[in-house]
Amino acid sequence: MEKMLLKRLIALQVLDSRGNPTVFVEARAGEMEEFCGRSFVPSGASTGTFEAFELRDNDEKMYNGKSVLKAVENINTYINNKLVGVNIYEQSKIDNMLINLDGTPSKRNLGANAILGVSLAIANLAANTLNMPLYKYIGGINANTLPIPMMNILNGGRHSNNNLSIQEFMIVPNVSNEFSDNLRAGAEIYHSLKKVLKENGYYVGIGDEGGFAPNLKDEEEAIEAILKAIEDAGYVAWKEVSIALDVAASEMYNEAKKINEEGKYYFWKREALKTKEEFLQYYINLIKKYPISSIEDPFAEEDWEMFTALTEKVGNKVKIVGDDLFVTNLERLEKGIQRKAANSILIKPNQIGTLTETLETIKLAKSHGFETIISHRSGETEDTSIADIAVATGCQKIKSGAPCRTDRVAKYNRLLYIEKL
Ligand code: 2PG
Ligand code: MG
Repeated sequence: MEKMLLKRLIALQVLDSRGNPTVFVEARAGEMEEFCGRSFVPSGASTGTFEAFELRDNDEKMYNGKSVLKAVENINTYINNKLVGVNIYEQSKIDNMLINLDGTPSKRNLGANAILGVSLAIANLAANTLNMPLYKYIGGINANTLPIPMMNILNGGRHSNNNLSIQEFMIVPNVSNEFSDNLRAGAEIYHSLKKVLKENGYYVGIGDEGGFAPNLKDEEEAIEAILKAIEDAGYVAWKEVSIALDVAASEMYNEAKKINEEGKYYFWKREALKTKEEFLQYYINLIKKYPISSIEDPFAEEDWEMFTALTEKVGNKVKIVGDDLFVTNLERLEKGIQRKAANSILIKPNQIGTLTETLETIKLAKSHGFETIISHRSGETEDTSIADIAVATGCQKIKSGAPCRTDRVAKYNRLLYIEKL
């Protein structure tokens, strides 16, 4: 492949789906800058402590402290000056340069939001110059397996202001090998859930990821409502559709600390406290009772022992997914593999900060038989690169919220397009 040199990086502050500032990058190449590649960086509400550093200005007078003008400036000046002239097809070399330019393990100097924006804009640019979809550029000609959608149709935790402390109640439609069939089932169940909730007199406003956010009696009622929705939509639970939870239990652990109950887990929105052992038993009971195929972050990000205990007990039939636990970080994943702390990993490029590191983590996970799930953030944009990365690497699943709101649906729509290519 002939070299193609980077001509310019242009960064702007734009808004994400929650109305908070985020980074947009355009990378340009070609004699007349006729080629470009773009990237928008997402942002989480319930972030793991060990995630790469998201640089915000912390100026309370602007966007409640959330502006990202320093990150944007870093791209437009320092990073641009260092990177102009690099061969855009050398992604791993470029990502290494970015890591070295920053010089800190958590990308604290330049900001992981600045670095990821550049990394993915250049990957998109490279694909565009070759007239190739991103998934093929990254994954080659064998990249053609589409992921199963995991759709967060009922929101709780930090993503809504209802009374559910578990963050995400997802459906996993696996009705056929076609992505479009699974998406259709998911969308039908979503609409069916709206009816079920309405019929029961519940509010059907939505949370950050497009799922409904009613005030229910407890988390089990949420699962029951979803099961009813699956049935009403004409699908068979377990056989065709299972349920996945993202507990985001670090939040519960921190809430327990706040009421001086360190080491326990607190369903803070309905004031129910559990010890570690009780929480473990709670999961075992849920799994016995309901068609649950996976549980993400069932314990806090440093509670390795409990992750291992749950994986040992139920890992043969249920996926135990590490999100805050692994933060897409190779070293934390290595630790998890050694400790048998999970059997599945959530992959979020902005948790680690470059495309190359994201791909390395996926590779390690796969080589140890871990399931890989690519994921959006609660603060999203129109960027669809994660859909392409899922296909490029053969991630088994994609988590992109409910089939509602453009920021969520854009990734699913991109997969429909890839399916037809
Ligand atoms: C998660 C994500 C996405 P956030 O916990 O998995 O659903 O949420 O982006 O707020 O971390
Ligand atoms: Mg999570």
